Amino acid sequence: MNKNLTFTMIKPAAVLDGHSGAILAKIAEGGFTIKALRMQRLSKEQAEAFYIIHKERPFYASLVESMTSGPIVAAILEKENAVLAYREYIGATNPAEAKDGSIRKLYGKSIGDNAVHGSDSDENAAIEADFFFSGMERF
Ligand code: FUP
Repeated sequence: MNKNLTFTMIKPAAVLDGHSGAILAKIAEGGFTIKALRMQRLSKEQAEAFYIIHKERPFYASLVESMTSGPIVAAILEKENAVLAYREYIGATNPAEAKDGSIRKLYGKSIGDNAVHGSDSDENAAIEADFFFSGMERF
């Protein structure tokens, strides 16, 4: 995977609150190009697999529960230094600490329902993009 790609998901609470369109617009406004896009509901097994790195953390069960509570919107994004640029753009994990104007500040409700996921490294961006999208679904 190219170092200029990252992976994002709009989380169920934000989708159910009707923020998907505004968040996709904000992503485009930030100069990120959408290379793949899909709305789907994650199964418990898929959510557990996606967040397997957090398996031993106390919030794992509630994270899986909130990630399966409704549909998500998954996307691959492209920009120079996409991983770092996107993490900067979405703001801190806890929306209360996220900077003004960031996606998590605007649309996040809590640390668990923080509106969007963003990959934390090029390696994980590639793993996460492959988890969701086949070659035929990427443009
Ligand atoms: P981030 O990389 O900013 O998404 O944050 P982490 O990888 O640390 O956390 C992954 C997800 O776990 C967060 F999006 C929300 C959830 N989480 C909690 O629910 N409680 C916590 O204390 C920390 C993270």
